[in-house]
Amino acid sequence: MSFLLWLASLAIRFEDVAPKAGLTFTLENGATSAKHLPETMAGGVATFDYDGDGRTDIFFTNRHRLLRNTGGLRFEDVTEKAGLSGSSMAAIAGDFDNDGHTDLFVAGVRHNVLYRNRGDGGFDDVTVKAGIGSAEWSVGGAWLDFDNDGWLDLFVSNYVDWTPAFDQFCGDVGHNIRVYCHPKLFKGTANRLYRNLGNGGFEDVSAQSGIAGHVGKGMAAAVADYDGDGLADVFVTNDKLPNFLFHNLGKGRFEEVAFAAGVALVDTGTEMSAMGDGNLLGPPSVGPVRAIKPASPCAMMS
Ligand SMILES: [Ca+2]
Ligand SMILES: [Ca+2]
Ligand SMILES: [Ca+2]
Ligand SMILES: [Ca+2]
Repeated sequence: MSFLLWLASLAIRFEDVAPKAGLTFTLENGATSAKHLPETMAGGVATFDYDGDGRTDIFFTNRHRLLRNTGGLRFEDVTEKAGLSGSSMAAIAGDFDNDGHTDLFVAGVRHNVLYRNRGDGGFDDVTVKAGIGSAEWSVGGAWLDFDNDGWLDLFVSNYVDWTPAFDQFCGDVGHNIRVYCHPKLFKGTANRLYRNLGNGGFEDVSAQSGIAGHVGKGMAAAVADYDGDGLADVFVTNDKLPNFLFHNLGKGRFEEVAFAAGVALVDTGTEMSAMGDGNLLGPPSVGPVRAIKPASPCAMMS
């Protein structure tokens, strides 16, 4: 065997087993001739073990689908049985009530939902009780314990101020060729931070924490203690605006330091359409963030 053939034999190869495994989900963006901005936004996915059987299950946003891993590379659709019918753009899994069952937050257009995992295969919509309902357009977020009290808090990244009433024609009027409007035509929105009260409820601490003082066009959020001070920090990718790095100062306060940390813009000094996951490269506890690796434009934080 030649050296090159031997080298090729060592290559990792992948086989698409999705159809065989029952993973037949297709994302529908609901495109219309009206070119509504949300049609440009695809959905995310979350993988977690919702039923605690040791096998990772898959939750798709868009038109919700929960696919239970039955083992042997097979999945079954248990969406309706689990009480998760609905639609959204991003999903974030985390055990917010510390009962050992992973819960699910989904973000969408003026409709965020918190599903509590009952532990019997089903979920309850506890959005109202939790106090995290929103009329904003949320496209991502993250669970984090920013105050180190042992309860997961919720960071939600919001995109732009859009309503169905927005009907500006963008494109070539003369030829009646309509395209989706650029995000610059829409006002940005501030992100939200909800503190977990430990009793099923959350307190909106966006204003007092300093998070609400920064208006962007948020997409994904990533959490890491980038300066190793024991306090979780939050990086938010913005669409065609400088990114945010919220440094956790302790005592419930954050300071936005993206420019000082060198992660607000790319090396050429321009903002980017940072639409995907913001992955903090390198060990998060050894120094400032050095680089941000944007994922695919269609990926939402999960
Ligand atoms: Ca499972
Ligand atoms: Ca739980
Ligand atoms: Ca907490
Ligand atoms: Ca920190």
